[in-house]
Amino acid sequence: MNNKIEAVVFDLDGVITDTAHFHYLAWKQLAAEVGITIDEVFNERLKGVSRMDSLELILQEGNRENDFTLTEKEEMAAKKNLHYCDLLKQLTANDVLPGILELLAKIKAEGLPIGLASVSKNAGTVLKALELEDAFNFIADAAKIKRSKPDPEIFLTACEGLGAAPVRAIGIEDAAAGIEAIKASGMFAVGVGKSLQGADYLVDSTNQLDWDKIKETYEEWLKNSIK
Ligand code: B16
Ligand code: MG
Repeated sequence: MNNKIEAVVFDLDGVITDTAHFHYLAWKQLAAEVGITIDEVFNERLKGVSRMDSLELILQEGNRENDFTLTEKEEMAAKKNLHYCDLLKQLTANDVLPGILELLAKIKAEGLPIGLASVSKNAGTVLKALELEDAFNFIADAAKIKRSKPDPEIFLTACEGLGAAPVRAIGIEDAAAGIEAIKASGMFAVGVGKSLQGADYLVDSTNQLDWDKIKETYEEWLKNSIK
């Protein structure tokens, strides 16, 4: 069995760029409108979680999960999204997180296909603002995904789209739900951030994503996984 990597799949929010802060600001305002206070610690739980699931978590936090109809909840989610899209107008190519362009270039130079597994329905807008629309060989369509992270569906879809076996693919994530999704898909998980239990390789920030080290750790992991 060779050690060939067949694909690398990136999360978007929190890995390619820091839109997590914009999501936080938009949710914080929406939550305040219904009398719920959220802070940055709580916001960690929203990372990688879909729009409607995020709203449910916020309502639960304020013990208001039974206070709204589905239509009202959809209106609240739409309102948050309008605010988020407004904040996204500030995003430019300078907002790609440190080390990401270099990492993408190294992977591309080795001829490896690169995928995107973001559950954000705004992923296209974000990539356009970052001028990264052509950086990915396959972008999993969040609108077609039935189950949000931590379900592996979006990572499995990305692997399939790139023609890669999950065990031959590396996923990069900043959220606990995302790491869980990568592991459930059978891929090698690279975590960016703190307290990402279950990551096979963990760094504090994107500028520490060293491609040679990732490959080395992946090869060790593969040897142990196929023992
Ligand atoms: P939207 P990722 C996720 O993106 C975000 O981390 C999460 O906070 C957000 O709620 C979700 O996208 C849905 O985003 O409201 O834009 O559809 O981390 O999977 O790239
Ligand atoms: Mg993320």
